[in-house]
Amino acid sequence: GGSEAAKRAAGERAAELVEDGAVVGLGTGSTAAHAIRALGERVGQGLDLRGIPTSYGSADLAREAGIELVTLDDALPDVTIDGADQIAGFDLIKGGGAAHTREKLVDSAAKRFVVVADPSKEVESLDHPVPLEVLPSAREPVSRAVAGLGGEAELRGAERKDGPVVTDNGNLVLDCDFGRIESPAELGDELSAIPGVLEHGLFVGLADDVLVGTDGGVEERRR
Ligand code: DER
Repeated sequence: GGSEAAKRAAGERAAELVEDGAVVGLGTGSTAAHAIRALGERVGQGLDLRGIPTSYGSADLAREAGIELVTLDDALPDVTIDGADQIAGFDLIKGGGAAHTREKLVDSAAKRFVVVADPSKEVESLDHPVPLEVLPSAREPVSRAVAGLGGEAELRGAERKDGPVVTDNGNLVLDCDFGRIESPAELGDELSAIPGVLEHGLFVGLADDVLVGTDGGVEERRR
């Protein structure tokens, strides 16, 4: 979804914000990919940079772009650049790429979390299904707990594999539809408390900057 030109504009603008010598969290998805490629260009021009990937996908893309990779054991990110599936103010729903567990780890560890998106992601209030990464043995109990919270859990099927999506961490993903989410913080706390849930895709109050690409340029919102 969303226009590639807008995603590219946002991603490339985010890459410009990165200072020499920085450790950068590398998000997952097609918008963050534009930032990774742009950072690779800057590395080619002499930028000193180390990247912390959030998935196999972002790690492979960063290696192709010539970015040196490190882990959270080596350093905390000065800045992290990541996409989102839906944005309301500075609250996000993420997890479209089934990478939200490691994304939240890296995004929340960073001094500055920059979200990059196209305009189709912005809404007044969050109503996108919330992805949960769950232990495989927990899918039924978690689905029941989600129903108890008024949501409807659906096991995420894979596109090019029989059966369900399996995450980089070896777990399953439940996409949970709660309709319009009145209090993202409250729902997030309730989801975190369900046994077997590794991480949910509500990123509440974590984003510091939101860069939205438009055909005419990039809108920047800073918290
Ligand atoms: O998985 C994620 O949270 C990603 O950031 C993703 O959902 C956004 O993907 P996109 O930039 O390809 O729309």
